[in-house]
Amino acid sequence: MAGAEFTLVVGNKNYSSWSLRGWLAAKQALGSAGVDFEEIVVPLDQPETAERIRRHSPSGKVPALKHGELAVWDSLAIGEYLAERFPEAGLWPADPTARATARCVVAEMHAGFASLRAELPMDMRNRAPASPSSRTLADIARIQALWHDCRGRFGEPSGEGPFLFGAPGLADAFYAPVVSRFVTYGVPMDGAAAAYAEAIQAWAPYAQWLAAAEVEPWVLERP
Ligand SMILES: N[C@@H](CCC(=O)N[C@@H](CS)C(=O)NCC(=O)O)C(=O)O
Repeated sequence: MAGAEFTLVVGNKNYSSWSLRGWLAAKQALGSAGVDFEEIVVPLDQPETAERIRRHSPSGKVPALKHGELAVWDSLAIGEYLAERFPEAGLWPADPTARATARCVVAEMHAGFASLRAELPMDMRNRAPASPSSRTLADIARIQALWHDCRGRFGEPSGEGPFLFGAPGLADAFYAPVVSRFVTYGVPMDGAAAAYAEAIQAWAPYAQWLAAAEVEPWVLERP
């Protein structure tokens, strides 16, 4: 049997937030084109993890998307590659103002929120109410403000759905792991942020990833 045209290498579904971003982008783009992709799950923090990831990803990090001879080894680069290859999937909004804003919020996630990421790591199955530090509270406030802004200026007026820019796209792939963290650690959310978090949790690809995370055998020690 011939292999799939695309292969996505990901980490444990319960823990790997960057993998979830890449996987949601692949689901949207390849799903909309009716293209199947193979998935390779490499459990993180095992003695053989580094060697196994490096077979696919020169940075030693997941996710990595393989397409023929090409390896794309960064979640944002994967999103951009898929957006170029499958423009009809609408990973970026069509309107230039919305698209520029979507690129900003995706870049902000990709490069920022270090305190939130370190202090509240993704652990989808877990429920562990936390008292975040002031730096993490600042990240949380900025993220909720950003969700408000995107929903208010683009999502709601578009009438195309409950996602940041209406229909689901890369921005939602990038903030879905944040929703998971907010749920795990009991982060309070105001009205619009709570509604957005509900929309992400009801999103079929997110629910599919979560269901797989819930039955994974690996348990990682987290500080
Ligand atoms: N900037 C990268 C970050 C990827 C990343 O840090 N991935 C983590 C898992 S979520 C990883 O591969 N860790 C493996 C390791 O460090 O051994 C991206 O956006 O894809």
